[in-house]
Amino acid sequence: MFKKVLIANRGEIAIRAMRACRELGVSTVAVYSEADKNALFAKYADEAYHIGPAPSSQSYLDMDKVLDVAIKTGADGIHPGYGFLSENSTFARKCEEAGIIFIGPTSKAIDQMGSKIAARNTMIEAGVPVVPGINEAISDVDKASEIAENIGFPVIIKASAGGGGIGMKIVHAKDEFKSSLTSIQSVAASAFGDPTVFIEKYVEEPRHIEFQILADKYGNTVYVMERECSIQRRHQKLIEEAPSPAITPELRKKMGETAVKAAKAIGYENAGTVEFLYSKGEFYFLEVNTRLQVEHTITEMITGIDLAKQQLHIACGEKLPFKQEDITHRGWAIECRINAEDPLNDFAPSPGKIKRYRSAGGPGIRVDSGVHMGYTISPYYDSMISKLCAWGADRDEAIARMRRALYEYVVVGVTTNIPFHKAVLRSEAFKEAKLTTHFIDDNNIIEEVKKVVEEETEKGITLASVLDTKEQKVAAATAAVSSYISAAQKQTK
Ligand code: MV4
Repeated sequence: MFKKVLIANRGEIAIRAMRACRELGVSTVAVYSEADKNALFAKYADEAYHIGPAPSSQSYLDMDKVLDVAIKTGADGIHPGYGFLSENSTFARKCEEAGIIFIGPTSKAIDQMGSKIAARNTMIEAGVPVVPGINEAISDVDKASEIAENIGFPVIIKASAGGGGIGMKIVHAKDEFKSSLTSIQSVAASAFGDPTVFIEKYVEEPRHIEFQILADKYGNTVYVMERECSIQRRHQKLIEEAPSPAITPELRKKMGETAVKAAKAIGYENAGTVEFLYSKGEFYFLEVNTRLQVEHTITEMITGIDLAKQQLHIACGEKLPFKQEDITHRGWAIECRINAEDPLNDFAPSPGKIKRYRSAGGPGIRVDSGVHMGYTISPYYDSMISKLCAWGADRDEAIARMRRALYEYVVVGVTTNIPFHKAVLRSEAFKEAKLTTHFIDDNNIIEEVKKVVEEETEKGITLASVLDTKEQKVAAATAAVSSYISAAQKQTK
C-alpha cells in the first residue's frame, strides 16, 4: 500500500479520497488555492500546501506545482479526483516519469479515449456496438452532407476532441447541414484546438446508462453494476440512480460484458466508466470516462464495494479481490446533487456564505460534502454543496427516504436546487421511472419547482427571511431550524 498520497483536487472528492486513505493507514497531502485556504479538505489532510491563486489554471491545473509538492513531501501516489487533471494524459505521464503513481489509468489509455473517432474505431474492432455513423474525419462538406442523408436525418455532428456534451450539434435536415458543420468545426477549433468532426445518427430521447468498471494490472476486469444518469440539464447531471430501472438482469449481463470488452480493448486499468446510450432495447457505446465519477457513491451503496479504496489497491499493484460472480447488489440508491444554484433563474450559480446549515441524516442516507456552516462557496469552482444519497430496499423506499431527507436539509444564505429535487422526486414520471435525457423539459419540472417554492412560502417554512433578521440570536435560529424541519417533514406527503 501507499505510504503517502497527494490529492490533486478540492472539495468533497478530495475528502472522499482522503477518507479512503485514512481507512487504509495512508498519509494524505492536500494542495489548495488561495480561495480554499479555509476549506475543510485542506484541514482534513495530514499536510496541506498552498499552490497558488484561485483561478484553476494557476493552482489545481498547474501540473508542475502539484508535482513539485508531491516530490517535496515524498508522496508515492497522486489521486486526481474528478475534473481538473484527472483525465489529462500529460499529467499522468509526468507522474509516471517522476516515479509517482498516478491513481488512475495509464496515460496511454487516457489518450486512446481522447480522440472520439479513434475510440469509435477501436470499439468497432473490439465488437462493441456504436451508433451508426462515419468512422473518419469529415474533410469534404458535400460528401459529408451526402453521407448524412444516407444515414438519415436527424444526425449529430460531434467534435472528435470533444466529450461530455461540448462540441456537438444536432442537424434535422439537409439544408441545415453545411452551416451546422462550419459552426461546429469552429467551436471545436477554439475549444479543443482541433476542428476535426464526425457524424452519427442522432438517437432521439435516449436514456443515459453507464457501467462502473474496475480493472487491475493483470487483465482482471469486472463491471460493478450500472447507473442511470438521465436527469441532466445541459450535460450537468443532477440526479442519478443505481441500478437503472430500464435494465433487466439479462441486459445487465450483456451490457456489462460489453463494457468489460470496451475496457479491455484499451488496456484499461483502475476505476472507470463506460457510457452507453440506450433506446428502444438497443444500446450504443458513447465514451469511456477515465476517472472516478461524482456519482460513484450510489454504486458503493448498492454493492458494498468501496471504489475509492479499490482504486488505491489497484494502483499499487494488488489483484482485484473479487471475480465477476462475487459481485452482488442489494436495494436501490439515488443521488441528488445539491448545488448552490437557482433553478428558477436558469440554474444561475449562487455562490456566497452558508449562514445556517444542517445536513440530512438517518436510515439509508449518505452525504458527501466539503462544506459546513460559515463556509463561503467560491465563484471560482463548481457550485456543488453536497451529494445527497439515499438507499432503500427497493426504488420506492429509496425515493421516500430521499424525499424525507430533502425536507430535512437546511441551507440558508445561498439559493440551492433543493426545490428542484423535491419537484422531480414527487413527479409521477420519476416514480414511474419514465426517464430520458429530456426529462426536465418533458415533465415541466420548472413549473413544479415554482409550486414547491410557493407552497413552502405559504406555509412559512422558508428559513432565510426569519434568520436574516435574527441573525445574532442563536436561540431563535435553533428554534427556527427545528420548526422548519417539523413543518417541512409534513410537506413531504
Ligand atoms: C449522442 C446523442 C444522441 N445520438 N449521440 C451527450 C454527451 C456526449 N457524451 C454525447 N452525447 C450525446 N450523444 C448520438 N448519436 C445524445 C447525446 C446527449 C446526451 C447523452 C447522454 C446524456 C445526456 C445527453 C443529453 C443530450 C444529448
